[in-house]
Amino acid sequence: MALEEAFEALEPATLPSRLGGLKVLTEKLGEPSGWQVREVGDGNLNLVFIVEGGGSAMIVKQALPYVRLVGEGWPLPLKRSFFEYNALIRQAARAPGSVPEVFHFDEAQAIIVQEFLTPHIILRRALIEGENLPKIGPDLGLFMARTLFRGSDLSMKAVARKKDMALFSENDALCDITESLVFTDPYYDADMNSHTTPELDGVVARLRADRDLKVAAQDMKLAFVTRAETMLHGDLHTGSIMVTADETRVIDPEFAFYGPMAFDVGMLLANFWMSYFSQRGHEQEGSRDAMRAFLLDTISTTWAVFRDEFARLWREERTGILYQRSLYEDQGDSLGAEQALDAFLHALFEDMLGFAGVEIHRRILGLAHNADFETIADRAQKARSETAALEFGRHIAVNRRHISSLDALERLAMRLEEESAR
Ligand code: SR1
Ligand code: MG
Repeated sequence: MALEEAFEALEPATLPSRLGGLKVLTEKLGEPSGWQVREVGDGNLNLVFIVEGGGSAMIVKQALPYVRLVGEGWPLPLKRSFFEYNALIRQAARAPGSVPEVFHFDEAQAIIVQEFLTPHIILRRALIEGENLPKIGPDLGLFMARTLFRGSDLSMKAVARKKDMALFSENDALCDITESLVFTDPYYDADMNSHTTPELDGVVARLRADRDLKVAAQDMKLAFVTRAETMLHGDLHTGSIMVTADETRVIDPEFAFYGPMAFDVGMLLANFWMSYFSQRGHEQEGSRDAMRAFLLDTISTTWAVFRDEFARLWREERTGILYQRSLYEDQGDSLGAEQALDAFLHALFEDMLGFAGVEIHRRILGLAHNADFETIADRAQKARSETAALEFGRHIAVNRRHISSLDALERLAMRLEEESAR
């Protein structure tokens, strides 16, 4: 029987009777008759319930057999919940403390019962509100280095990794979403696209006629589709991260699959850059100069921490079949291993820029926009901020092979952002 046949969507009223027999819940939340249940999902795909009881709370997340953002006309396999569960337990092992704890998984009902993170809020919301969160750069740099390195052939045993890659290869429906929505649809007049119109019509027409840009986007799509380097989070934007001033947790890895390392890094930095370009539209209560400086600093810190931790793991945990120690350190050639590391990180940096550029474009031109821009009330400012981000995205995607550091990009971002104020 297909998962979908046995499936029944939870409702606040039915959740206590349906899950009340689970010891893992009643031990924490007490008798189901005393539970309070709220549906709080605001993402594009799933139901999310907060279940409170006995002075405690848990999250019950349930996949729906369709895309919530669009409706039942766009079916989506429930099995994504299986991939999310499997990704969460791998990320917990590879980067301890970085993801919510999982208490229970029900594959047939596509339910994951997990830790209720409180008083955490979604990072995207915190950035829109102008919160300065100095830990996010270091925490997310570490998270990416550890999960991406430890899920790859640099670290894992080859057989285990191949089996794991086969397991996640079935997450094809979620990959298909990314393949279309991120890499293709923004660059033509696809049905579900939208953009701020008529203000952006000119720049959109220019981007869609830009051969170099379309080649760059397809180069990145080729990498996404063919380069199964590591288990990715697969959707690492600021809506997939929960924060307090002291803690950062990464949630929602339902798009997990084996793909190119730089995809997660590029998607995350793109979302920081979009936050940067959107700040001008959120200045009702005063200048966001400090927030802009914080975001640029967060981008360079995230990359620097990622690079340094990746380098540490390369030196200390390179136990896989790639760049084996037998070729380098065991022959007294540590410098050779460093040379290989430099080349590896250089290529990863270029790919990161390519993925970041297309992620910026798809959030402004495609189906799934982000609140950073969408909540800007002044429409003219919104269009100017989006235009600046689009130009920046085009530059980093097309010229990625000629950009050697984030410093040069800071100057470009600042200039484009300042122009968006007029
Ligand atoms: C139809 S799903 C749209 C987007 O939401 C998810 O969070 C992913 O980013 C996806 O591309
Ligand atoms: Mg999500």
